[in-house]
Amino acid sequence: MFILLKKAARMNKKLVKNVRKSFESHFGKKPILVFSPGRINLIGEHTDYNEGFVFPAAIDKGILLAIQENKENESHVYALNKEEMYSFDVRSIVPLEAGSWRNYIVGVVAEVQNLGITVPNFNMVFAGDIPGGAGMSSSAALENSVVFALNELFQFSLKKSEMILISQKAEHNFVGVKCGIMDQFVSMFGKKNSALLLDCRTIKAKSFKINLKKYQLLLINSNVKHDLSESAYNEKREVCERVAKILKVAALRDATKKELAKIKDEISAADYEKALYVIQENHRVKLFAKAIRNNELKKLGKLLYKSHTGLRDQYKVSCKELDFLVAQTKENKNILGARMMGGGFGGCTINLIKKSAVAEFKKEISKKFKQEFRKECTSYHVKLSKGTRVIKK
Ligand code: GAF
Repeated sequence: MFILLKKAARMNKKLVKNVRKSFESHFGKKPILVFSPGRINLIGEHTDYNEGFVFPAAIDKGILLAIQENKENESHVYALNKEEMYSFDVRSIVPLEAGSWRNYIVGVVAEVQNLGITVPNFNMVFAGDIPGGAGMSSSAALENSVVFALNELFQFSLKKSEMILISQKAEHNFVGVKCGIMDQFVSMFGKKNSALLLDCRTIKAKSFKINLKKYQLLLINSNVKHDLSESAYNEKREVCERVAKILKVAALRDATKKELAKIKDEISAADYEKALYVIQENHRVKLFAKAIRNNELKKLGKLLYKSHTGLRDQYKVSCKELDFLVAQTKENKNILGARMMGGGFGGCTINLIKKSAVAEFKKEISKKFKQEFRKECTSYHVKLSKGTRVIKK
């Protein structure tokens, strides 16, 4: 669906080659290779942990991981991008310093073991082609690649639906982000050229082929690195849970605007706005799916802008760079809509733009962004792709 597909395909091949080569040179054996994608999210931000709806898609960028068993008393994991090796014994795992990539690995191993499964020691190399902090969920991709690879290597017979819960628990208990299930789900179950309308309560998804005709999606990275564990992400979740409790509902997904209005005096104005945002965003996801079905592109664009306004003014997870990137698109008649994407506090915007206008816009936005912030923004073309899988060659 997007342009520059050849370039994207080439890049992945290079990733496979580099990871395989690195594994063989470190460990002298042929590995099992697993690819786990990152994601974009068309709409439905911060609705997943409110048991609501989201509309993400897996992409052709993600984590490539190589694994093989070893007969030692230690596991060895090499993070190729960082050129760092970490050795640990699977029998004595503790969470490591906050912000370390090691937590994703040991967290998944520990959560598998918490199910009563014994994980033997292993050798691993991984690398990725999505920049960390870009809001494209390299975290879920890494977690999923680890659990999927362990399952493949040791034949644990875990189902994919179990694996995503393991990944999510690792994120909660080892990384420290009380995330929803959107990222792990779509990274595991993504479909080619499609986005998934996911009900985060039932964890069931409907897949939608995405064909935007003369338009395409374009990501612009503000290059402001978000770090969800250090940010207000967990606090936002707490607000939602608190308001749901006052409303006597299981989650904000069950609340209506009318019900929320009735308790307005019992909560702070800020909490009221956050809960209202969640109710409205949840509704927007359903409208978005309908507009995709009916091919109403202008409607899609309007919903994207509304989502951004809600994230900025009500939920308060945007930042000046993201707001700037979105504001600039409003002056461009070839762009139907844009919004910040993912958890927020940095990362990318997602833009619905006419294909023929992409090159010009990229030039223009990078110039304006540089003038405003004295730093670069980066654009990405992504292809909607399949979920986590073994790479054969
Ligand atoms: C992050 C989280 F990991 C997701 O679960 C989701 O809440 C998202 O932020 C916001 O929609 O990516």
